[in-house]
Amino acid sequence: MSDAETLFERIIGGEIPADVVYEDEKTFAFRDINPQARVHVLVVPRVRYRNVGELAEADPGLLGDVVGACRRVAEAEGIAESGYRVVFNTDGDAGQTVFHVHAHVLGGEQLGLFGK
Ligand code: DGP
Repeated sequence: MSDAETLFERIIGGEIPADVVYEDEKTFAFRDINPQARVHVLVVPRVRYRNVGELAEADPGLLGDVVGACRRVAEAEGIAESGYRVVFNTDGDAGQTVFHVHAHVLGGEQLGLFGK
């Protein structure tokens, strides 16, 4: 297991400080260290799966919990009405760098188009 794979577990455990915006029994959410929008929050399940596909196969209910937590984060951040984006980067070409599945919740401004 590489350091990148344990990073979010260390944040969840409080070993690495983060700006936590939401947590419940199954999920944990904190601000991205390198924000790509005015609001940029990462939502992770406390249990680690490598990516969203593995999470969906192994525990679809937990994937639902993660997406529900994204909605609650958007409400708490005041962007649920204006609109927001949920992104799961998956492996190499998508640029996934931390192999503990996480949803990026992006909003608070007009977002650009997908792609490069
Ligand atoms: P991804 O490329 O989808 O694997 O996104 C990983 C995100 O994690 C990236 O946007 C930056 C963020 N990140 C990396 N290290 C840290 C950290 O130590 N703290 C916080 N809050 N975010 C981090």
